[in-house]
Amino acid sequence: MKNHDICVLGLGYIGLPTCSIFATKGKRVLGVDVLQQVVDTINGGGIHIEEPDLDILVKAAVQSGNLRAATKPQSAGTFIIAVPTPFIVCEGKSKKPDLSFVEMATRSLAPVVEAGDLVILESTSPVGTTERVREWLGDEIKKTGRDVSLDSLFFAHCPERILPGQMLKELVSNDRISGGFTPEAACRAKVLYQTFCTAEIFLTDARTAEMAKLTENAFRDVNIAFANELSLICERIGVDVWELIRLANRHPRVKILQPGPGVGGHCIAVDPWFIVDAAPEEARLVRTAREVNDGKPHHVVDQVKALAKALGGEPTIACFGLAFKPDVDDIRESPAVEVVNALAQCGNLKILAVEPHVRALPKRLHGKVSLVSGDEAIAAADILVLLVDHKVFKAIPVAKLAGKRIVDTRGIWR
Ligand code: SAJ
Repeated sequence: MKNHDICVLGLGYIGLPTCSIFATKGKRVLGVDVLQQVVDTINGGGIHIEEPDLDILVKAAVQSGNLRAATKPQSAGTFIIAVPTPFIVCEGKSKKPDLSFVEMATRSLAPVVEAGDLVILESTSPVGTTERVREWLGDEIKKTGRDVSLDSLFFAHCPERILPGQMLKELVSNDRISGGFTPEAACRAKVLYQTFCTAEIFLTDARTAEMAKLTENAFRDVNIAFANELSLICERIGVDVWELIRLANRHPRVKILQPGPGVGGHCIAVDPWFIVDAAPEEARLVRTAREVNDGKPHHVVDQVKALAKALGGEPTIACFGLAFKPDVDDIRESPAVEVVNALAQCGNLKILAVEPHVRALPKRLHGKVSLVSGDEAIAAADILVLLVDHKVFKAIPVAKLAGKRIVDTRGIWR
């Protein structure tokens, strides 16, 4: 008998909740990460990422004896690959998917994989990656000289759909897609996820599953881009975009999203590029949406600079929010940080930042920006820039902001 039922490669935002939930449902799980520090933290029952209640889940999983972490994979009936798939910016600014982590994780399975095992790719990936996983593994098995036929292994792509901030709830309750390299592989993956997923799991082929995940995030990106473009149009023609969207959304078939300072996070701003890379001539709308959303932080910076110039002197600017979205402490790939950083580069502006969800500023802002409380910021600043619609900022009475110049990218202080 194998030591583990499941071996999860990559203990990040997806891998860690996934292996912990399997472990609390009685599966014997080995979590694998290349970072020794991450492995030690998890084996000690701790966590290295922020997500509500994840600490409780991981602790319970480790204490039950069902979850253990290591730096190398070991034999298991199922292997789940949940490593990052970022993009690389190439010459001419085109963006190409970086599959090196997926390839490395896949190849690391060659010494331990056995006939009958199931290999699941969970990482968001360009179409065709599951087939490449199969080829990489076949190639590596050959190098080890082991007698494991590729045809005796099962391959599937089962993308995650969980929303940061609500991951544990959505892990259980979101419908999923199981895309198999063969129909049998899709079925086996479905049965596995039914261990904890109480929603429907739909079967398809691996390529459709890969494209479905990219499509979901591109759909959201395009819709946010529409809202962001509307905000630019409305600014030009003197219409209140928030009021406009509120009214237009009273139409039974209209549901416009909200504009903001840009799109952050590790998924929506990345995945659409995989579609553009695969079909550059056809994916015109998808590319334009990315460009509109990526252009939004620069527009906000220009708005603030114009206001500062009109005020004259060396105005103090307070930026409210650094996180990539409301009520989370995740500041990676955050358009708010991009705006604050660009303003700090100007030299003639004093920049304050208010972010109640973090204890320290990100490194790139050290020495250029002061982290202060909301009250201090309001007292000291000439210009207030609202970048994230955290609940605490929504609760500030607008009367308290009287006399201040305001750039409100989220429309909460109107
Ligand atoms: N945003 C707006 N306006 C809106 C909605 C969002 O500007 O009306 C911005 C947010 O402020 C943020 C960015 O978009 O900067 C993304 O936030 P989000 O909450 O829309 O999504 P993520 O990145 O946290 O998670 C997404 C989700 N995908 C979809 O909703 C289609 C999640 O379900 C995926 O699992 C996740 O990507 C992922 O891992 O791919």
